[in-house]
Amino acid sequence: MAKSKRSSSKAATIHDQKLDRGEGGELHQIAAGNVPVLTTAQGGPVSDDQNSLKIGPRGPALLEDFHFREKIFHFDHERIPERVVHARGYGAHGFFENYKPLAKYTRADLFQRAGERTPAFVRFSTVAGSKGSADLARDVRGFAVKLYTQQGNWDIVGNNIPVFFIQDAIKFPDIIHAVKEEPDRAFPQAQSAHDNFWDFISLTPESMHMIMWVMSDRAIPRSFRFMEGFGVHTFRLINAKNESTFVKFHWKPKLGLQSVLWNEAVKINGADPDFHRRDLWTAIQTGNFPEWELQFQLFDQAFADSFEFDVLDPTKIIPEEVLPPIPVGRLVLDRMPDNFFAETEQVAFMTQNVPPGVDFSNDPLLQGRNFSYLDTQLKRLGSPNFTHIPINAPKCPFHHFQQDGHMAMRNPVGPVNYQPNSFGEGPRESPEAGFTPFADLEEGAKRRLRAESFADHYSQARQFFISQTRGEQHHIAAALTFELSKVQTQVIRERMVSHLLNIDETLANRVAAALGLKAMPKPADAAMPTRQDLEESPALSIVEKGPQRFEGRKLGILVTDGSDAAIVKALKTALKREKATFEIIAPKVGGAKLSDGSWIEADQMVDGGPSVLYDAVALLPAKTAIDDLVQESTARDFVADAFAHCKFIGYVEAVMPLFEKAGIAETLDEGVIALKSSKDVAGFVNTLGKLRLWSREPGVKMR
Ligand code: HDE
Repeated sequence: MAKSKRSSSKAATIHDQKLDRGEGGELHQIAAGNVPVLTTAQGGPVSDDQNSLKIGPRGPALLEDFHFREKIFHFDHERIPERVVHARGYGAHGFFENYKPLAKYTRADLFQRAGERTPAFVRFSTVAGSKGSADLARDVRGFAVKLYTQQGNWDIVGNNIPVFFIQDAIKFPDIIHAVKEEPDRAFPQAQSAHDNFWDFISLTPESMHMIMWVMSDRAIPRSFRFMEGFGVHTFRLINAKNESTFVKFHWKPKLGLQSVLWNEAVKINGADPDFHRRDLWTAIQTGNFPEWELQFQLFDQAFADSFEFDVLDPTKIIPEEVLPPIPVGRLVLDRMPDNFFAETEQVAFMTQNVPPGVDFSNDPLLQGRNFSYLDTQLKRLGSPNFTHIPINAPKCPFHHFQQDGHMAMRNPVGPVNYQPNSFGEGPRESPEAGFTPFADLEEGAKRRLRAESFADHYSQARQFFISQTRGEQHHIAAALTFELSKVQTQVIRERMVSHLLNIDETLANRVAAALGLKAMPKPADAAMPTRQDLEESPALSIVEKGPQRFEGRKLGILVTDGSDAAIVKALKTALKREKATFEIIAPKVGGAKLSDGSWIEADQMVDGGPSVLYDAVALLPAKTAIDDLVQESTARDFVADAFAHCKFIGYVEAVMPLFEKAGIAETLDEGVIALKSSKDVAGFVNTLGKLRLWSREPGVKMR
């Protein structure tokens, strides 16, 4: 497997610009080694970048050292405030390609022509942790898409979960304060497993549907590439006749959905806290461009009126079986940013960025968001000119009279900076081309009120739970138990169980028993009784929707000196055919000498490449090497974890002592597949498409 090598050629870019523009003149000579001379930010050539200016060799340092002063000054100001939520994120460039004209529904330009491509930038994120937190936190993932359309930027600032914790934006600071670290002690970091979060949740019944999602495996995705995205709110599409169609946005990953187990997530966070970043980086750098299909759930007012829940309530979904989403285009990510800070850190998403032809609904969460995102950009980027930063600038022509301010980079020319003006200068508004809000009739008393149609907090939570496979239901129960076990206030645990009783009695019983509650609480008071008639929605299960192929996944191949070269070769060929990847793990990172005398380079040594980093493993040690491996606790963990995490394991006979030492020799099942010769490889790789052997799970008792 090719490691992505560091490119050294880019290092000199900033200095090159100076020379390329020819502004350096004679003084900016070429330094030794034929590289440009280092300069200050003012362009002054630097003679010594290793030592500050001092009197004598041992100091004191001199204030007049302007190079030192500038260098440290700039360093001291390198950070901008991290996002108050979604601080940890990773982005990539790509494009959206429209399938066919959608003029019937929307006049948005990007949907008018088949095959038209619109440049895109996407940033994935976690919500609760700070910028340096680990990727596999149990959390919602942000899925924010910026489309640089010909009618300005359109930001679909969504999540990988189609509902939210709260129904009204005024509660956002509360839920976020509650989930983040507790203010006196500043921990726990990037975790919802603490008193404040569960206290707030247990006092907020509207969160129950979302809680089912965040306690499910959706909150620990295997990769950004294997998750769905949702616009969450109901939006409107507006056509040229000013007719409105309601819409919900869905992004469906081409490679199918996949998550990891909680026990795996915890270990991945230790082994590779950048697991999701590295995954996206590697996929794009190796040309395996991730892809999602944009799908619309489209409906009219009559559907909205007849649907059993309020389509403005962001704690509700419209099940896909009730209203099948329609494919409209595809999103491909094919280029990593050149600079993380300039692009991923400075990108500013705003829900209020919509092109003509897309409009908002009255969802109170969306309305609040439309207010919030502009504020946050000013705070983070420090100037109203944040749209001058290339990642935020529109890629279509734009003309306005806004001027000046901090760091203004695009300054108007000419004498006229207002309109109307007598000189025929500058842009003017256009009722035809411009954004016109849908002329909906609104009336009502001015009040602080929650709509009664938002009052059912449990029915869809139940529907989500019953739509999961048995294994997935176990994971939800285990996650709730784990989280509540970290809550120190007994009454909060009990209050949560009282809500679970309104969702599913067996779930409540299971969690209560696992927590060791002495008595079962009464069900929580519910504004509306839980509906028992909502049918299962198989689309809500990750396992039901499994891709049945190994494409885009990674096999860990454990080799030692003397491993069977033919099997290694056959694995490489079969994986390539599946469009899957692999890493070689060996006792030494230098690699190993295979049975035919050839040398294979390793990507990881056993200590650095635990099996949690792979979707499946092949264990190919030679007989002569097995005694040493058996002595290695990390080798034993490699095998035991792969088995416990229900992964498929290919093995050669020599590995049996390691199975014994790892405690699994007695329980080998059909997911542990003998590779007697290279002929067995095709069948093994074929089986990998099932991704996990879930039937093993009850026996493993990882939960
Ligand atoms: Fe956000 N959210 N949010 N949010 N949100 C931010 O904007 C906010 C909500 C989402 O990769 C902030 O630029 C309010 C729902 C994503 O840069 C801030 C409310 C959904 C991202 C903000 C919500 C989201 C943000 C912080 C309740 C899913 C990361 C930094 C009314 C549909 C975007 C920033 C990126 C970021 C406010 C609720 C998604 C503070 C007030 C619901 C993916 O403006």
